[in-house]
Amino acid sequence: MTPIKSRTQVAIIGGGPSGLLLGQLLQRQGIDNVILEARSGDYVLGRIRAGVLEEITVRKLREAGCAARLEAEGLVHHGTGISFGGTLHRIDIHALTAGKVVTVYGQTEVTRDLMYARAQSGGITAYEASDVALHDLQGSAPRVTYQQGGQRHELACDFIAGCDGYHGVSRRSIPAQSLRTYERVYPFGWLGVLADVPALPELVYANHERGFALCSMRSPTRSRYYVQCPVDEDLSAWPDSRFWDELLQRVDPLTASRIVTGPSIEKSIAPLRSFVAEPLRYNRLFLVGDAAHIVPPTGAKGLNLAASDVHYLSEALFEQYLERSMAGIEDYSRKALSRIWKAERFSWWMTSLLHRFPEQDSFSLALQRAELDYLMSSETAQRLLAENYVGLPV
Ligand code: RFL
Ligand code: PHB
Repeated sequence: MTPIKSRTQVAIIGGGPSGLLLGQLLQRQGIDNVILEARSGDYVLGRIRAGVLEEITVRKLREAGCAARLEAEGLVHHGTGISFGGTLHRIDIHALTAGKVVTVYGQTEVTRDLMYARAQSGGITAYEASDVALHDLQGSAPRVTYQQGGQRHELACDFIAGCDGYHGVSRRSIPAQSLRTYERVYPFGWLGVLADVPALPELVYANHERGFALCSMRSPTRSRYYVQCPVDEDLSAWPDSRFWDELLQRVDPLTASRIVTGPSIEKSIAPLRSFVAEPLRYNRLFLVGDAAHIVPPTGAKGLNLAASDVHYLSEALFEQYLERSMAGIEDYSRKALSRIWKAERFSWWMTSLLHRFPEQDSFSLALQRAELDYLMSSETAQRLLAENYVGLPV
């Protein structure tokens, strides 16, 4: 079958938040792009993931023309709770960072707003694109082939943005000898529940002898809760009643008294992993977001790092197309990796501080306890947490 041939400036693999945000930013500068997404739009919107946005992420969504609903409905948070030893402690993020905040607004809603903006601007997204393959990556004229609706397609382009997540094809298309990877897999996962019950006023991260727990939200009436669980846990072993029992045991009494329980509308288990592939550029192919790096969710950094990668890459592509300079493209990987590694460090540290590890002996437990005590007794220590939590400068 002869393929349908077309051409674009930037082929974007993956229509998650990084692909959609990059597509919108390019679109607004008149840079032609096509997004190829393996799944359907509904499937992408069905994935319940991140909830906490840094200011840089909000800024990029504004620049993409997608922040109206976020600005109206997003919950601006000035602080976050840390629960341990039966007590709820508060970190005043706003005061400790000279006025910075985080915004609680679900990844599902970010994705919905980006999809809507793309449809309005006439940008092309090919959903349910299968057998996506990258070709001629060594030369100056890369191509992407794929199947859609029983038809073969071939897309010629100047650049390819690999925004296709950890399991995507982009990173795997780079020869192994040209990529260095770093990985840590944690010996537990997070069991998450979404429920239409009133939310707490702020997030609460809990360290308890039964394991970590997190109280989060999507809106004042929709809550998101997590408990640490074995990574191979069977979801069917967790009816709602067991989940709520476990959560209530892991938080301090004040937080427990504020939690309203109810039927779950979604329940899933996520493994925890730290991962970085470098460099983020292979000739005309760039890795962006989860395709290049994974953080454990404890620091709320995954989606925000995807947005900062998109920031660096979109600026580099603007320089290339609008000023005919390759300087930004040459520097993309270095700039993005410098911020990525700091977020990897913070996410690893938050994970180590708040979880119970199977191999933890009495000495490391005592050190963890001392670190929590130190955090709550030292403004300097709290400032370090707050500065990283709101997001380091880009
Ligand atoms: P995504 O979202 O994985 O999107 C990649 C897209 O590529 C498609 N795809 C392909 N398309 C074409 N061809 C192929 N061969 C393809 N292979 C895959 C996929 O279908 C998909 O649509 O990556 P992206 O865009 O880089 O976005 C990254 C974020 O999704 C991720 O980092 C965050 O969700 C991580 N995360 C959090 N991040 C935060 O910043 N704050 C948080 O509070 C937060 N909480 C979380 C999280 C992730 C979690 N899970 C489930 C891993 C909480 C959880 C529980
Ligand atoms: C969430 O609301 O899903 C969430 C919030 C904070 C995190 C991770 C996940 O650190």
